[in-house]
Amino acid sequence: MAARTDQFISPDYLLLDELLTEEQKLIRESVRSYVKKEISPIIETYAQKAEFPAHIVKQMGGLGCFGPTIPAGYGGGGLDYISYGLMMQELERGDSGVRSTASVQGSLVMYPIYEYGSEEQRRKYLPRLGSGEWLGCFGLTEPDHGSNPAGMLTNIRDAGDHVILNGAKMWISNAPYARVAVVWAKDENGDIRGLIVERGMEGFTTPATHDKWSLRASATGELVFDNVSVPKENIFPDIKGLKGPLGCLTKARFGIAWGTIGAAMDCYDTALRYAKERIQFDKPIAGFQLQQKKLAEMITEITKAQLLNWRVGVLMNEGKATPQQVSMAKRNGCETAANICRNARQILGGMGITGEYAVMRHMMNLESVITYEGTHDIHLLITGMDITGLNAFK
Ligand code: TGC
Ligand code: FAD
Repeated sequence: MAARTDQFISPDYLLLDELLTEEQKLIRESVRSYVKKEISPIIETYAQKAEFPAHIVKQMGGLGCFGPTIPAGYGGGGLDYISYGLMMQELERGDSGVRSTASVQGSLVMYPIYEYGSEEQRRKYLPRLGSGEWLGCFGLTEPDHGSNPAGMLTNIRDAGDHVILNGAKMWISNAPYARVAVVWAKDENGDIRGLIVERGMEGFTTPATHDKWSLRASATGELVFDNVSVPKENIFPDIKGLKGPLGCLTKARFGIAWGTIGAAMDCYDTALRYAKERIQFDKPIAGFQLQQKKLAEMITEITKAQLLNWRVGVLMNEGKATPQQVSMAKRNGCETAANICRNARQILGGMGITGEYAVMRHMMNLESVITYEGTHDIHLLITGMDITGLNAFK
């Protein structure tokens, strides 16, 4: 089943394009054109079949969607954070799973290798990951430790020039197709360490997760480590503790804040066009006050989120953004987008549940996005702790 021709027109109610540089607008345009040409025509079919369109990995690498803020000499794009945000917005406008692939590759695999890795690790992995020749995944969550990764059981034990890795990660995006995995595990001292595990290492398997109703075009799986021998040169030398993986999450959550608004913009645009064309009781449904309320609230919320994301992007560029500010943007993006997609689906009536429009797919995808990279509750508690100074997690 093919989606309709992509007729997307980007909403910009407050002329926020005036806040963007020419380079940022060009980057957005190149990803927008890519999504219209290569993603929109195929993604519904892949989602319906619950298949990962693996060929898009090299396409996105060629376009510079992986690690855009990492220096060009290390396989990244050397771009600023607003350019990165705009790229994620456009990718998720196509599908959250497509943006997920890029988030994981850039922020959760390339970023830790660049930030915490040795020069040898950087040189070996980053160019191949940046180009999309290799796909990576990020293993933090475990069956019994999701919101509380500090309790992880996956562990490494010293064995001379290598370590022995045991344990299991679950809900891992890209896992079934990944060539490399950035894995977080505890050493003998209980310190969380990061290491690069390669497909083919004996005892390492990546069983796929099936029957998802959400992110169906993204491949999800487990990482299982059964006495895997990993050379010590694959351990990140410069980071210990939970701040290692959480630092990566801050980068990815920033991209999600922008990405979710891409999905919201797509649903708003679709609902607006549909409401102007759909005639009931002899007039377009857009002429009824109840539908205008939905559409007016959608564009208001999109505009507020665009402003929030842009401001956090400026702070990221200036090196001043706090993880807590990023949490606010991630949480707001997810909630805004989920509400907008749900209302857009209602505006489309029965047509809203079909694959002829992207709306239901976006709506279902957002149920994962609101949960991963820190659930909605967790981000609220992060803000709560930031403003009160009191920890309500424990
Ligand atoms: P806590 O004691 O608060 O912090 C431990 C250390 O980490 C530092 N830190 C951060 N650093 C950078 N960025 C952040 N966002 C940070 N948050 C905390 C903190 O300063 C401290 O440093 P230090 O030097 O004192 O050691 O840790 P806690 O155990 O109390 O946990 C806090 C909590 C609950 C907020 C944290 O565990 C959390 O965020 N939980 C949510 C788990 C989560 O987000 N998992 C995501 C898994 S990956 C994923 O979902 C990928 S989906 C990808 C896709 O498909 O797009
Ligand atoms: P739990 O932590 O068990 O939470 C269950 C409920 O309890 C939630 O509503 C939560 O908000 C609530 N809760 C938990 N603690 C508290 C508290 N202190 N106070 C109040 N409420 C609380 N992980 C990776 O490592 N890598 C990946 O690539 C990855 N990709 C994913 C892809 C998909 C499609 C999905 C669905 C998940 C992915 N995840 C990944 C895992 C994701 O990060 C976790 O699902 C998420 O962190 C929540 O963990 P959990 O599912 O174990 O829920």
